[in-house]
Amino acid sequence: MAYDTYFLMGASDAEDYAKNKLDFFTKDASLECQEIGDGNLNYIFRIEDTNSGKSLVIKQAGDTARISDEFKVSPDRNRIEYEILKIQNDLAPGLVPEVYNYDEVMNCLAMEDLTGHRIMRHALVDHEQFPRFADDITTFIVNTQLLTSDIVMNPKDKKRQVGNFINPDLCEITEELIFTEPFNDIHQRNAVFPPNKEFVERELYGDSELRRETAKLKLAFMSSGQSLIHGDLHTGSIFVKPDSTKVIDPEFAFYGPAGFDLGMIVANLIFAWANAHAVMDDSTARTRQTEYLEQSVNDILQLFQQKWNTLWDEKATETVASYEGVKEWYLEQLLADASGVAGLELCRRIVGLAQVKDITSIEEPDLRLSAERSCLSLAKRLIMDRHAVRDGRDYLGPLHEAAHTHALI
Ligand code: SR1
Ligand code: MG
Repeated sequence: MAYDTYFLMGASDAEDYAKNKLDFFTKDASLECQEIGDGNLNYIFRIEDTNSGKSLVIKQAGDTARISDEFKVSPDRNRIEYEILKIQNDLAPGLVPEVYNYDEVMNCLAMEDLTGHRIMRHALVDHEQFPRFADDITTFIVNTQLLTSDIVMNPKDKKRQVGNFINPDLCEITEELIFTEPFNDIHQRNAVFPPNKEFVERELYGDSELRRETAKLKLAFMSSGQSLIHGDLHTGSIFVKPDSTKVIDPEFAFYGPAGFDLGMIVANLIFAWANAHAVMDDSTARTRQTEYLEQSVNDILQLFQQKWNTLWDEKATETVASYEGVKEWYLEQLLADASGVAGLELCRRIVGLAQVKDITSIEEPDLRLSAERSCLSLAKRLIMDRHAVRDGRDYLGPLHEAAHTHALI
């Protein structure tokens, strides 16, 4: 096979591709290939030489999303992912997989195999803990966000990068699934847990003040190119093991609001917290897990601000960045955006099409209802009161109140 015309590969094609198109395995390699993807969009192949143990991963983009043919998505996202991973590896060394090759015909990239790591969402649903996660993820977010912004970059270079990373199809998915549909079900594809239908209709679709604030957040997302953000930084986009964190799947990356990634990751830790409260019977283990997650939220907010302030002081080149009060103003806006995005992510993963195992795996219907309503009530506060949200306590205080109200704790 020449691989000079695009087609969607199966496992045997990917194995053949790795052997004949990539300069990675030796000629006498004995390859085995498995399709291991469980995401919503792409096909992931792990290929191992059983003689040497050497392995790599091939990620191929189709022209529709795996989760549904309704989403037509340009395979150019594969190029974006390849280029972004190289940039992120420069800005946050060791915190993303190494990339080996990009093929613009087959729309696939070859990269480091992260065997030994687990997808963080799966590990959190199994109630594992990752003590260095807060430190690693804040280094990743602060570096990739601030070092790609107008605060640090040459303005002409930055504008060229904005052009290079225009990502219309993937942004459209985010605009629809995160910012729009959870608050009106306009495409009739929300997947509301039936016992929660009336609550969602009243509290989300029926709340005009909430909808107005989500509109402001959506219009800011569509027009504010502050930083080269990851764009989909949930716990399914992160591989972890106790001594390593690797951020993957940056195909939603584009120049967008600087608080986006921070808000998304915090929301996903809150799903893990709700899961632990709903399903862990042993109270000692439950307390250990929920305290770990609360500590992580606190640490992320605190470390983020500490590292962000330090990096701004060290690296800012923009003249107006040194004016009195500018740094503080920029950070306040960013934290407000992060809170808004956390609220939106909490809503869309419960109400919308793309849900999360942390919630859907709660088998007892009353507990799932409590978990969902706790997250949705918190979400509304994070959106409505976002300009007052600064640190972990501003997330966790309302979380505890919502969880009490809905009998989760
Ligand atoms: C159609 S894609 C649905 C979701 O999966 C991705 O991981 C993103 O989170 C997207 O919103
Ligand atoms: Mg993904």
